Amino acid sequence: MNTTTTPDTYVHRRTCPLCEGMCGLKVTVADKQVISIRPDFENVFSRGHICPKGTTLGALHHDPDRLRQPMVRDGAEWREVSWETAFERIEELAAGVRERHGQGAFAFYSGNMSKGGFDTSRYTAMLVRHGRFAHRYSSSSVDQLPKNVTNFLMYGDMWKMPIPDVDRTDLFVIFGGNPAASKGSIFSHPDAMGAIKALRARGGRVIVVDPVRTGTAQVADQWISIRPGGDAALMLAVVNVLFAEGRVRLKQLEGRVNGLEELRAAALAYSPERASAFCGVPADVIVQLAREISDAPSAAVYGRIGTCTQEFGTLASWLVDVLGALTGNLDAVGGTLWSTQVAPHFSLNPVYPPSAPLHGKLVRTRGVPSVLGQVPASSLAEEIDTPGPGQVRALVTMGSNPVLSAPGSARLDAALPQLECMVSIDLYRNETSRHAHVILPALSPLEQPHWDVYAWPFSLSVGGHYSPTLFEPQDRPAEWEVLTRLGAIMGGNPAADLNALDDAYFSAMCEQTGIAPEAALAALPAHGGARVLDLCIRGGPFGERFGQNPGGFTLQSFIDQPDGMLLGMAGPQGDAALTTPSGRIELAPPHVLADLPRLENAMAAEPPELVMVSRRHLRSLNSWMHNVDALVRGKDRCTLHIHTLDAQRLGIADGDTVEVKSVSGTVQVAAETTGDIRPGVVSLPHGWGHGAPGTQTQVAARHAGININLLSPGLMVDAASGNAMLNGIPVSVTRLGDASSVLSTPVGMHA
Ligand SMILES: Nc1nc2c(c(=O)[nH]1)N[C@H]1C(S)=C(S)[C@@H](COP(=O)(O)OP(=O)(O)OC[C@H]3O[C@@H](n4cnc5c(=O)[nH]c(N)nc54)[C@H](O)[C@@H]3O)O[C@H]1N2
Ligand SMILES: Nc1nc2c(c(=O)[nH]1)N[C@H]1C(S)=C(S)[C@@H](COP(=O)(O)OP(=O)(O)OC[C@H]3O[C@@H](n4cnc5c(=O)[nH]c(N)nc54)[C@H](O)[C@@H]3O)O[C@H]1N2
Ligand code: SF4
Ligand SMILES: [Mo]
Repeated sequence: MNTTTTPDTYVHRRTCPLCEGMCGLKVTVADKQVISIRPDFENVFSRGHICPKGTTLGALHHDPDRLRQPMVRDGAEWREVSWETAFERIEELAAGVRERHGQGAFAFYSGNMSKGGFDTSRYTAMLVRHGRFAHRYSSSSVDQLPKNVTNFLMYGDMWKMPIPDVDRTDLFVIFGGNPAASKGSIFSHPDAMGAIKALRARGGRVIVVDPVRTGTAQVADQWISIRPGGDAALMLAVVNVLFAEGRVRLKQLEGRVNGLEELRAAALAYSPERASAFCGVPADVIVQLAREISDAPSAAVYGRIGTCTQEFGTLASWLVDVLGALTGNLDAVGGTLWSTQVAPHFSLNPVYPPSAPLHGKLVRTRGVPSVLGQVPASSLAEEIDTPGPGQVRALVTMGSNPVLSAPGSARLDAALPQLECMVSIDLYRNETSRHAHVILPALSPLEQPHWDVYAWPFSLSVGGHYSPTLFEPQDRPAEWEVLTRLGAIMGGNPAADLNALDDAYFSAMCEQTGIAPEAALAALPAHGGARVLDLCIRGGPFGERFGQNPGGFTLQSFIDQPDGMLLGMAGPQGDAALTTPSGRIELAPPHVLADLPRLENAMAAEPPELVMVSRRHLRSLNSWMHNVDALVRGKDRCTLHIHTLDAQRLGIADGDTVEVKSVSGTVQVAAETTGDIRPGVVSLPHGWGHGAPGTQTQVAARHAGININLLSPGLMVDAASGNAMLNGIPVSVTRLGDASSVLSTPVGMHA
């Protein structure tokens, strides 16, 4: 039983879906109202860990601004309509676009919260498949796409992400990640900061490479202050030292890698001295880092968003794994390991086939190929406002807010109103969905079942926990029906038999799992996400495989254990992990090496005087959750962090209003001087810039802040992946006046 009952209150146990922390929550409910949310100390994974965001799921659920009914826009007027009316309106608009421009005019943008619930994440695939969208965008290209590219080329599977074994390592090296704010990313851990503390307590060391002395760097043994974008040069120099000093020790990878000689040759040009001039890290610190990684009994080298959303994201992501491989720390306990999932699902995901070709069709406006099915998020605006065959005229956005989260956002904000059909699936009328013709309300986290689809693949704990629905949503189709029907409408097949489409989807997954669809369909007749999850569990490594493995798990096994089940820790996988054509780890993929001349060009150029990086805060979640009062109360967090020396040079005092300018835009914001940032670097948080006309987020509007992505130029990408460059953007900062001169808010929406 998940829910314990007393005369008038319930305590419901579930996991928080907001980040990879997977915190167990105890939700106390009375009369359909959430009374409190407390940590669940019995949850086998999180054992009581929680953060402020998790306690606000009740506030989010009860938020009067949250959309409950489909909304249709007529001009600037919004009205609530029935689901049927909403679908009819979408059908009418989509049919018009198809008639005038053809199916090539349809686009889809899936955001970070498309992973919000299990049904939502699984049936995004159906929306994409049946929507026959000619253009597909997602938050992958403002996030981890470089890692997908290097995993694909090195291991044969874009989702084969090596995860740091922080609980068993002797040395944890973090490039461009700040779990103190993010709680860990592509690294799901019940308490990443606790693990760092424990590692140091047992005599291990932690090194953080970051332009900012972050909360994580502050509790580390060493902060290596790096110039943004300098990671590839720094790590090439580390590789150079490993070879030069005879420190390459493949250990268990001996005989399992290709490309060692090419790697050695490629790193020859990057002496520590030469790399130092570019990355801003002293040569002796680079040499010391190489020696430390090689001397440590075990070392987990990890890179996250700072190594992905930068100019050399693919090179940096590749080198993070190369350092692990060259020191025998890849696929090794205490180094990095691949997860073992109870319910493997990525391989069943038709949106991201693990072995898709690296390059797809050309992006019309840029003449570059799509990468692993993705085109740069920042190219959406151009595709809408550039006339010609294939111009985007219809768009579905889901769980996303690219007007705040994608680079070149002013152009996107101006382009969206030009669409002839725009549909958003979201909890809110936000900066993006305000432009839609129809908004379909998403489910609040408490209205949907949950399995942490996007966390277990990145966790070295092997296990699972299932959260049932707390509040049964009323008067709406099931999520799987909403997404499948929307797909069918956008794809020009509005009368499709949804049940038949779902059975076909399910059967295809059965076949990929090696299970006879007939047996599975007979055992699991109900449509929707629960049976997909049941299939993933039954067909997974611990599953009962429809009778083939008696005693193995089914979904019911997890329903019966509301605090979850842990089966152990992942271990090395050996050759079974590799799906490259050679069956080996490819250490020197030609596609990656071909990006080195771009690095050389940058190294030969004059560095900009001042560059901007992004930051996160524990109480924010990308562009949303700012409508939850408890999370935005208090001191203004949307400020420009600037080093005291830079501030002095520019005549800026703490609290002054400054203008920050890049080639793509200008914002006005309060400055906060600090010693915890590298001179020559400033930082702004992302996800702010609320209060635009037509949005319905009243609390967020009162704490508007500015949109950092007005400053991120859409054309600045990591060329090898097409991923956005959101860090290392050249800017200038000028003092406008003291705090009292802050101009009217919100200023965020104007370029
Ligand atoms: N509270 C909270 N948690 C979140 C999120 C959130 O918005 N709020 N977002 C979630 C999402 S979607 C993601 S993807 C993850 C991200 O998880 P993390 O990667 O841990 O995210 P950040 O805290 O942004 O840390 C990135 C760090 O990279 C540094 N950096 C910037 N440029 C460079 C560079 O060129 N080189 C190096 N070495 N470092 C650089 C920045 O200074 C910053 O400290 O967090 C997730 N968790
Ligand atoms: N400058 C800069 N820009 C960045 C970043 C950065 O570090 N710096 N980080 C980038 C990264 S890593 C990411 S992942 C992106 C994130 O940016 P996006 O992908 O745009 O995602 P969010 O900003 O999280 O917006 C999520 C939306 O989903 C809605 N939502 C919440 N739950 C659900 C649900 O269950 N179903 C549906 N349909 N909708 C739901 C929310 O209301 C919200 O409007 O931002 C990127 N942009
Ligand atoms: S947001 Fe992340 S860290 Fe916070 S409670 Fe939810 S899962 Fe835990
Ligand atoms: Mo992200």
